[in-house]
Amino acid sequence: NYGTAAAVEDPIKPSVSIDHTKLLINGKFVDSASGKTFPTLDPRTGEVITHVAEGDREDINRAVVAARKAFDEGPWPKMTAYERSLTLLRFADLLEKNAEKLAKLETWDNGKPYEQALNVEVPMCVRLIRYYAGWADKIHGLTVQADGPHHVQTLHEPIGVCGQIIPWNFPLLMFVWKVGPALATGNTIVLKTAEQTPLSANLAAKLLLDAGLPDGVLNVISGYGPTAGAALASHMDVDKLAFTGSTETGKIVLGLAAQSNLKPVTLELGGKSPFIVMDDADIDQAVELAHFALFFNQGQCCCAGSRTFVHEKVYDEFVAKATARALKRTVGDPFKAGIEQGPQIDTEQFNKVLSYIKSGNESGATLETGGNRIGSKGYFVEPTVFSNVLDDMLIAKDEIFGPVQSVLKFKDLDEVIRRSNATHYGLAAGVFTKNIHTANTLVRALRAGTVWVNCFDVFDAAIPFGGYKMSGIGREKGIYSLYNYLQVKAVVEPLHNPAW
Ligand code: TXE
Repeated sequence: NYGTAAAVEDPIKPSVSIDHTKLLINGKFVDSASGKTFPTLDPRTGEVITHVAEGDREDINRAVVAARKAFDEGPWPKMTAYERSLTLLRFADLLEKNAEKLAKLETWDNGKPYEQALNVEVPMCVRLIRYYAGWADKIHGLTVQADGPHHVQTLHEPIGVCGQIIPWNFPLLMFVWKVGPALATGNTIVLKTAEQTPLSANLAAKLLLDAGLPDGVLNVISGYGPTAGAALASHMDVDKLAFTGSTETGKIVLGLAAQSNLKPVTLELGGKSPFIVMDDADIDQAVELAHFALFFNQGQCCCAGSRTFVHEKVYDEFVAKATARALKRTVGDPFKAGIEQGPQIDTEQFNKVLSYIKSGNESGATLETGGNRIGSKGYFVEPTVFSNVLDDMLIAKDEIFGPVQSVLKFKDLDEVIRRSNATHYGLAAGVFTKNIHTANTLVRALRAGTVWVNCFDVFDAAIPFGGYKMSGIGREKGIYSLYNYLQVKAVVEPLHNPAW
């Protein structure tokens, strides 16, 4: 079972050079002020890939000074929107040209299947940057009909220096989701990468410089959350903060923003998304998509369909087929062709996943398959399926962020709506049915930022993404993301002024 797990004992060495391990400040890759570095690890083995500069408060300060100067003095916010658009288009071309290199760094640092990084994620990054390049010269305000003899208009201006903090599950994709809309709208940026995965964003940042981005417009700091991340969130000269990560840390950065300069904050946080299978659904298709919804990216997706609700009439059939599918999942060295699942990101996440599996066993859920570590090196976990999961079990309430599917049983539509919504999260939901009435009822009743009907994880640069409730504040991607990075200025002038 579990494909080619033995391969992880002898990991494939990727043929890629690591050229950028320092902090990007004001257009140059530099050492941290303290001179400190930290290791980034290969999740296949737990061994060191390389050491990167460890940014801290002083480096954040230096980066904010550079970003402020680039914002106040230009040329970036002042150049024509068309020129900004062209810079982003050149960046997209360079991402495409360097796709293999980027994907190799991504797989090495993160552990995700190379085929996924190369064929899905890098192309999504390219598409997203081209999408925002298209917006750059289409941002404009309104002419407002006010009472009285005034000519009134709104100007949509860049918000200023943007702080951005990203996680490790989609390092490159999160980098472009953040910088794309911020750059298209003429802002400057200080971005902190996740400590687990600094490598691909550093290369992408270099490609942005090569595309002609002026010095200081994008500054990239590798470092830890409570030091570099907190310094960014609490900085008095950062005008806006965008964060993706855990709900717990989201609360911390929101607090830091409030206690410092009240910078507006957008948050993309965790989830416990329902995946609802009605009794009229195509079961084979639903099994496959429920599997994908949960296990994709080693289960490390904020929108993972991690509560699989199945109608009682088809429950047993579904569980049997979902178990068979999990057993077929190929786990192993993510650089190998045909591998669907690599290792979890690090010891902390690996232990977290195993402890939830233990909790599932102890709370009386039925372990259908999996439940163990694979091999003796790295952070591989067996694809795991629990049936007979009840709402009050921890595995049905908490974000596990690993390859653990929890299958719950329901009787009718009202019940599944109530139970699906009985969570503090509200990121996404999946609905499986052939009945258009049932689909539309669920679409309107579910309190989630995305509802996928008879599909899951359909991502597109134009589709907004974000959470209800404690899954976040604001939306990324699409037109909605632009408004996170714009200030609105109302301009009022008398229509007739005798003094003129
Ligand atoms: O997240 P953190 P962690 C969830 C998932 C996972 C759990 C913990 O459930 O198991 O979070 O993962 C930075 N001030 N998600 O610990 O801490 C940190 O350096 C400022 C869901 O990795 O939220 C990193 O850059 N910044 C999620 C980023 O926050 C701080 C993706 C995310 O790390 C900070 C990842 C602080 N005090 C995990 N502390 C999603 N929504 O996709 C940490 N950071």
